[in-house]
Amino acid sequence: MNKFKITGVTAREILDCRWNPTVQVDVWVNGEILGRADVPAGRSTGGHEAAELRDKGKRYQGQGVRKAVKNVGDILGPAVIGMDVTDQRKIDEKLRQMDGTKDKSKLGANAIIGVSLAAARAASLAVELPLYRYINCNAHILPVPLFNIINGGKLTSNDLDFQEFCIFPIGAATFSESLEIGNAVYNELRKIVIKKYGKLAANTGDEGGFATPIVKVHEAMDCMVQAVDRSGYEKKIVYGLDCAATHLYDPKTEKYTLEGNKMMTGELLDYYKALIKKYPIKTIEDPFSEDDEEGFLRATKELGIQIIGDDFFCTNPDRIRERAPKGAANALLWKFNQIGTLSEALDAAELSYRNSFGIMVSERSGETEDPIIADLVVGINAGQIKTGSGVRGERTSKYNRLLQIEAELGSQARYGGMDFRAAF
Ligand code: 2PG
Ligand code: MG
Repeated sequence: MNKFKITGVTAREILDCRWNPTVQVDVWVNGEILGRADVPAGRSTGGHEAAELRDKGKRYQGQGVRKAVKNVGDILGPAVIGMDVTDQRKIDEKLRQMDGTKDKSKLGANAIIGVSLAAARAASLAVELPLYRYINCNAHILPVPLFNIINGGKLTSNDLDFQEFCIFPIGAATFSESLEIGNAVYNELRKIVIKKYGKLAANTGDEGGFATPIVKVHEAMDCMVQAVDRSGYEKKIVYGLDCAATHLYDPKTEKYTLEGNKMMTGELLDYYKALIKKYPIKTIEDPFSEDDEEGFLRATKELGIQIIGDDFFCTNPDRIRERAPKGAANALLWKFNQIGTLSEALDAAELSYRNSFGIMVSERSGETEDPIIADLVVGINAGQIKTGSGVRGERTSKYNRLLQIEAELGSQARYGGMDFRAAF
C-alpha cells in the first residue's frame, strides 16, 4: 500500500473577502489526511493571467464558481486519484493535460490551482512537515512586509490613480518587529487622515489600507511620510508603490492618464524620477502597462530601484524567460493563481532567481482566510511579501501564520535575507 496515495478530491463554493464566491478544494490521502486550500481572486487583473471560470448568469452577479467546483469533482479529482500526493510535478502536469488549453480556460484556473495547492498541503501533512519545509529544506527567510496603508485605483472607490501606497520596514530587526512598526505608522496615519479629510477618511479599502478621498499622489505620499515621522520609525522605513499602470493606459491613444494629465511613456518616467527624488521610494510595481516593454526597460535602467512586474509577467515562466534577460524589471510579483499550478509558479520563481531578480510574493485583493502564501513565501525564501495592511481576517491570517513560522524557526529565522537587503 502506498501511504501517500490520493484517495479523494472534493470541492465546494465558499466566499472570498468581497462576498464573491470562490473555490475550496480538499485532497484526501489514504482516506485520512486532508489537505485543504482556498483560491484567491484578483480585481486589478492582468490581460495575460490564466483564466478563472465563472458561472455567468444572475446568481452572484455571474461570479458563481459552481462550474469550476463541478470540474474538480467530475474531471480533475478523478484524474489525480491514485497518484502519489508527494509527486507535485506529475499531479500538476496531469491537471494541465486534462484542461489542455494554454490559459486553463476550459476547466478553469481557479479549479486547477485549488487542486494543486490542496495537494501540496496534503503532501506536507503526509510527510509530517510544515508546508514551508516541505517546499524547501533550506527555508528560513521571513519576509519584509510591504504594508499597503493607503488604497487607491481598483481597490477602492476614491479617486487616487495609483493602486497601493506602501511602507516597507526594511530596517526592522525581525518579522515581528516589522508588524509593530506597521501598526505604529498605521495608527498615526489614521489620526492624520481624519484630521485632514474628516472621519470617513479612515474607512478602509479592499486590502485594509485607508480609502481616504485623496486625489493627488503627492498628497498621499505626504500623509504617509508625516505618519512615519510621527511614529519615530523613519530610519527603518522606505516606501513602495503599486501603480498598476495597465489600468492607467489607453492602447488607442498610447497614453497614460494620471491625475487628468495624458502622458507618454517618457513623460511618466520623468514623473517617477521626480517622485523618487522627493520621497525615499525604493520599490515600484507595474510603473507601466503590461505590454510597455520600453517603459519597464527604461524604468529598470534609469530609476535604480526595485521594479516589480505584476501584470507585466503574470507569474508566467514564458513571459519571464522572454523579458527578464533583457533587463525589463528586476523583480517578479509572485501570484500562483496568475499561472494556475504550484509547479509552474515555482518555475517562475526559479527563473527569476536565475535572472538575479527579487521576488515579492503577493496575495490577491480578493482573499480568503487561507494563509498559504505565508508558508510559500518562506518556502521560496523570497524575503518580501505583499498582503495588505494588518487589518481584516484575510490579511491577519497571513501575518499570524508568519508569526508562527518565525517562532518555529527560532534562531534559524532570518529577516529579509542579506541579498535582498543589499539591494536597498
Ligand atoms: C495587485 C493585486 C494585489 P489584484 O495588483 O498587485 O494587491 O491586486 O489581486 O486585484 O490583482
Ligand atoms: Mg499589482
